Amino acid sequence: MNRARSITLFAEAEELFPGGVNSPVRAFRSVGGAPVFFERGVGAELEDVDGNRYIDFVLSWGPLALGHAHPEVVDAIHRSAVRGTSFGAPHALELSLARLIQQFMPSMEQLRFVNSGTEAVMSALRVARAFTNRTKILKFEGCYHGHADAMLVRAGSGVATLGLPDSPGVGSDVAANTLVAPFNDAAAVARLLGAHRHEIAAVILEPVVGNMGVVPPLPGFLQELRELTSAHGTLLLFDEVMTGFRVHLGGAQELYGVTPDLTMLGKVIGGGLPVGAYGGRREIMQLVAPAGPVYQAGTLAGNPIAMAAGVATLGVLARDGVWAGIANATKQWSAHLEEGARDAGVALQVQRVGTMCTPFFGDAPVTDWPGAKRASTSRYASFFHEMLNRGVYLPPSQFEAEFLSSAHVPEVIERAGRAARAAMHAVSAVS
Ligand code: KE4
Repeated sequence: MNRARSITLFAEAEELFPGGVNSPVRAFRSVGGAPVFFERGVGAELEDVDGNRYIDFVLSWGPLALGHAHPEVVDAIHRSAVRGTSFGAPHALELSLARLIQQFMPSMEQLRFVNSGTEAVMSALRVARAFTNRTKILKFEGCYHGHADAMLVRAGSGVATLGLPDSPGVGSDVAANTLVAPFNDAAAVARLLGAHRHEIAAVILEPVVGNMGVVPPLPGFLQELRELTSAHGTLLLFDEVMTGFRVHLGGAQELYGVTPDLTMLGKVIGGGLPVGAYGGRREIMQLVAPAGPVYQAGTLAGNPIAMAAGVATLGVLARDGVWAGIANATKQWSAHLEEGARDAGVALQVQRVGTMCTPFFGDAPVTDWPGAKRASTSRYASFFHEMLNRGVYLPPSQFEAEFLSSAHVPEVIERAGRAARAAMHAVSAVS
């Protein structure tokens, strides 16, 4: 494929932006090569600036559950935009989107809209600390919760221990208040809660991890976290920015029947526009200004155009059979990946929950970050480029999730499946 214009634009972008991008994963650093500049998307397909077309399994990292430029979403955005872009005042569409969210996640008794998943997480953590009057937070290795300082902390030496800064600029004081446990290890959580009794405000996790690649909770893990946190007066925070409306219309909390104290959302609820949300038990959310003393604010929070896109997206997604159709397409796609790998003699673990999945190039199921790291990133990179050159756009990292949409109809899946079969044979030559 000729991608000369993308290459030219990227060279210019590297002058303007750090790494040439406005978000690191877009830079193709873990798969190599120059990122592709897209200029339009329709349904399941993207077109790049050189006129090449691709079937899209990134979907803007999850938000586009209805595919690109869904007519009802575009129309809702247009109808809102011609009436003004922002008022900095309450708008009825905020209530419409909130009610739709509560229909699927009733645990969000009260909620607050913000502009990103990161903002949702940092705000929820602040409320959790205020509600419990505690300062420590416990997170899990391999889970990503946006770039708030307290979340950029990695496991220290050993496994369940005080965190270490995972980025320059994150102070050791901040890291010292973030504990890190292995995912799927409830015993480690019990040890940390016991060792830091009355100090831990919240346990936060991706209830199905997407940011290692897709890693589901082991049976009983979420239930154990629920019991442990309740017993210790610690809040349970589900970061459903990615899993919300993706692993189930009601998120992981509905799929696994575990109710968190606070939930964070993003991605799908904005339909491709910048929307995040946090919410949960009313008594906790009543602490948020101006109802209570915990300050949090935002110029464009609840932006009417973004609300309109979210309302249109969830409205279509909630129609009979739409979400189930995407989940079935994800199952078919996963089967193509597995069959292609088997035919080519390539060790592959496809891990799938609802409408998201990850092909791990390895021979054992992945249940935690050390397991994810054992996957072959060189084989993944080879597969990525073989697929890119066959017109299929996958996440440019082994440690990300693939997403499908209502536009990934059987013909699209068949076409992508044929590309996967051919690509797997090329990968089999890579060690
Ligand atoms: P944003 O601030 O990017 O809207 O959301 C942060 C966030 C929070 N929680 C979870 C579970 C998330 O997956 C994310 C963001 N996900 C990444 C993809 N792994 C967004 C892509 C990017 O960073 O460019």
